[in-house]
Amino acid sequence: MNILTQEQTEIQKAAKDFTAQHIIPKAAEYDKSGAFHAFLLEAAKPSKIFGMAIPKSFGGLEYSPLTQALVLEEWGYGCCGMATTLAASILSMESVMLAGTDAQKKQFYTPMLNGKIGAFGLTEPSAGSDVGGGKTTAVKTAEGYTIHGSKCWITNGGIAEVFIIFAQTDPKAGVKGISAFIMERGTPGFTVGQEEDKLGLRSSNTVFLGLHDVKIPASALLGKEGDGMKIAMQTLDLARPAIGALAVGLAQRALDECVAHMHERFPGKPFPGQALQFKLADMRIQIEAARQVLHHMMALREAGKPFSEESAMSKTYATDVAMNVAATAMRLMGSAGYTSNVGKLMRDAKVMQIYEGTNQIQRLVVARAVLARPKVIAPKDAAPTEKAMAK
Ligand code: COS
Repeated sequence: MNILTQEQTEIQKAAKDFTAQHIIPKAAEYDKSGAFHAFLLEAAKPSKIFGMAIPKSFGGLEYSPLTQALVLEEWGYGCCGMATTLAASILSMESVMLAGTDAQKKQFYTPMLNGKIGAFGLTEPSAGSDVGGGKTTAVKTAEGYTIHGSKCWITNGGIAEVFIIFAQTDPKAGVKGISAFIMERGTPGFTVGQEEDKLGLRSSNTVFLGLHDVKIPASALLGKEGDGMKIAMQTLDLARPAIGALAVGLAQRALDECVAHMHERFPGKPFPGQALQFKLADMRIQIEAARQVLHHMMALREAGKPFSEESAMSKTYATDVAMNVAATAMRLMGSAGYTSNVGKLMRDAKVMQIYEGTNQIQRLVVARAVLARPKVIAPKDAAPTEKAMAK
């Protein structure tokens, strides 16, 4: 049964068509060269899809979270390297959505509505999973703030127009001393360093950012000083499922490629080997389960219910499924898989278990939520009494 609305079905179809026309034909070429897919920004510009998360009151498309996931799944089906550019731009936007004033929202959204993109600068050489380990500082001055430090592994960093940068306004306070700022491309002292040569997502842009005494106005501060950790965590809660959506698309592509190969390899009926058929069934079950965990998380978000745990679950499960399904597809296809697009899918899937919060960190988030719940069954209540057993 199709439980999507008519509008969602149409948007999904438009995303599928866009992927077939613009993404799939170019994916292998850009994966090979590692060059950034600038053509895609131009192709996407008329649809304003990079503004799909922006409210209509600011000129955006204001797609619901589930509708955004449908689009991202289609893009992920085509190429996760290209789709990551869209997901990472939305990631940066979420911080402004959460904590920005109307003036800051206008400042951040306007480039995105004009075909430009954003980037989210949290990770540092000394602060990956441990966000509190960041050494980038923001010192208050008469005019605003002076930011000094660096950021690494920043998706879109080399091509974004607007950035969210996290820095310590009170370094002694650890995570409570982190603040979030908006920064524009071209601000003096802000430099784009070396681009990473990656195993997967090769055409997405991942760079080191240098911040050498970058002067920004006081109006660049998001929320209050010290709000940075909460903004970062809430932003990631909102954005991690986007990676889940890309992963579902990737896994579906791996299954489709594998099935297409099987039809070629074993033309006619009956299809050989239950062992092989069971593998295909498991792949399909895992993909649908990942999709439904993700859609459930989006439904919670749309209903205004807490979703932090489900966000971590959906990102972890979908990316683990993507890796597993791509690897299984390769195992079933053998040498044909090793020399096919499935190799790219495997390479792309690997980093999705790592970026936007490693799956180990996601498991930590889920475990903390599990342990925070009150005990449901006390051991003595759960164990049958001698009397009850004698009956
Ligand atoms: N929403 C709102 N606030 C949150 C939150 C969430 N999901 N998670 C944590 N916080 C708040 C906590 O409430 C706490 O504030 P208070 O002391 O005022 O209550 C503060 O943030 C610190 O939380 P915590 O003590 O749990 O921090 P930890 O240092 O233990 O770190 C993890 C928590 C590991 C979960 C966090 O650092 C993390 O997610 N790391 C991964 C970072 C990441 O994903 N990087 C990817 C790069 S960006 S693409």
